[in-house]
Amino acid sequence: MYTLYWSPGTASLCVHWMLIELGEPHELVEVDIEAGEHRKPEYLKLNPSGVVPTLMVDGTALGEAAALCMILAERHPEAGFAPAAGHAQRAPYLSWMFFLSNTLQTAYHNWFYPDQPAGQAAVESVKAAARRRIESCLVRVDRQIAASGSYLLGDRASAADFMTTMLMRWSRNMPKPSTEWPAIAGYVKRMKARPSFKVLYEREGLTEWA
Ligand SMILES: N[C@@H](CCC(=O)N[C@@H](CS)C(=O)NCC(=O)O)C(=O)O
Repeated sequence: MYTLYWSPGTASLCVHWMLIELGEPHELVEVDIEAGEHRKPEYLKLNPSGVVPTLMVDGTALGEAAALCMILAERHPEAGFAPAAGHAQRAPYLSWMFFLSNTLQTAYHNWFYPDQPAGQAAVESVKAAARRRIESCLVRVDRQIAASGSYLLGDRASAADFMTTMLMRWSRNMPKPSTEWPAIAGYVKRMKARPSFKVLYEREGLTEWA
């Protein structure tokens, strides 16, 4: 039994989605970010960064969305969501997971929390830089999907696709949303057609980008 600390539409979404896909029993604990629950001492004990998601795995509280997707994929290999060590797709898989987490997700963090790097006075320049970074990442994602087929790494969905789709969703209200790139638009349509996506949306109470 997993326990996921989550908040609608945030970085917990890809982990929640994978739990649904895997059909693994899990309990959901909603963290109200608006109310500052993620900064309370009891939550900081689980996630010292004070962010969602946190996933309890065999009694250990673990953070970092990309790592959690990879952990779930490896704990349930029967689903085929992680290329095994030695497989030709293993190295690209690892590289893309780090790119998504380190580069694209970090740029989004600056877009959504622009006061965090350097205070209120720098908000506009932080947002402009974040937008440039996000759009250059989207160009790379679009090229990769156009070259690789149905999914990020070829013809088979992997943990990277749940993470990628979540990150594509986050641009929906930006000046240039990810779906303006043609290969991404088709990809997102395919990912959203998965029955688990509907379940995820119902559970998280999401309507935008359905
Ligand atoms: N690197 C972390 C980042 C998680 C993150 O930034 N979560 C956001 C929601 S999308 C959050 O909890 N933000 C609250 C805050 O920064 O105050 C991860 O991937 O888990």
